[in-house]
Amino acid sequence: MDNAQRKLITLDEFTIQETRKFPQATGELSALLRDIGLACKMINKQVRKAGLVDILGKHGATNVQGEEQMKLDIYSNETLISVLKNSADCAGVASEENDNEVCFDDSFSAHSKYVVLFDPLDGSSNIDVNASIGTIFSIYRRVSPLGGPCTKEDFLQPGNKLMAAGYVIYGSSTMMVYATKLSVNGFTLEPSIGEFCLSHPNLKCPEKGKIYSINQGNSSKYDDNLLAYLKYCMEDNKAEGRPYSHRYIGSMVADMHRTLIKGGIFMYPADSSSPKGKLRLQYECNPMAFLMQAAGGLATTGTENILDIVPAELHQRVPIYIGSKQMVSKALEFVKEGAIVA
Ligand code: P6P
Repeated sequence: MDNAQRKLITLDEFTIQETRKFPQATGELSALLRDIGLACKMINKQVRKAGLVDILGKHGATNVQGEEQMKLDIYSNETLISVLKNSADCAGVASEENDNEVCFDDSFSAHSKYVVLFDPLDGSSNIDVNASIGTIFSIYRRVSPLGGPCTKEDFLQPGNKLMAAGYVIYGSSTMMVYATKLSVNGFTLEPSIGEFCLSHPNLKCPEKGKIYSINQGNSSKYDDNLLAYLKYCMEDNKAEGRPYSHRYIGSMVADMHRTLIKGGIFMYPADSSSPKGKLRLQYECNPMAFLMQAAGGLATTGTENILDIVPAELHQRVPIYIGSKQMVSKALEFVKEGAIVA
């Protein structure tokens, strides 16, 4: 069957087909993924024309992380909140850009069984240099009673309670990649019809790869165990034939997408100035860990599985080593002797 005859399967068609596998499913999760897809198509439109309209550059404020907000950060955040509020498909949201969760107060949203967390535009410091950036999202089933407003506890669940998680990468093409516990699937935006279409079914992360990804500019702050592992990556791993290659884009979605497709290891470890690392558990590490584990990879802080951490607060940071199973296991041999990872 040639491409012209090959039926494109849109995100909506795929999620509805997946829902049919579960007779008790109500289709709300599919609706939520559609809503997130809509918001990201709107963000994509602005990202694609950044530079032509006054949407590049700094917004002139900082977020709860103390990071300078870009104009596109604000647009992306407001778009996701607005679409999800209007859809009434979730009870509330928490964003990396907002100090606290936003619980929607209309009666439809109060009866929704999901909440959504997101980093609306991860890697936004790369916008002005046209590097790939992305939106990262997580979907949890509420623990608070339906009919009333969602609560902070809904947003402080461990990653192993996730219902779905994923990202949209605004790169050479725009792709949504999301995981449920069952599988990881990638959808490429077909601009002529404005739909995300299944392009990467049942994605699996290669058991090992040849790329390590870390900001080596922080090396002076790394401990000896980590430095020994980096030396292994650069020189010693002759058992694998040749030293690894180093790639680091500084945009987690871009570095993670490459790791998922090609294999490899991405690291943002703790260091002497950031004892908890830099990346946020609820907005970056948990969704990526859930997705990577569903794809057959591993994700750890160096001492525990990322998905097992019970969040203490909404914006907490954790160290992360994530990617190909064999490579993360090897890193753990250096970083924490004999660490056992599920
Ligand atoms: P650094 C972007 O700001 C981000 O949150 C991630 O997307 C990325 O992996 C990391 O920070 C880059 O941090 O300190 O290397 O610039």
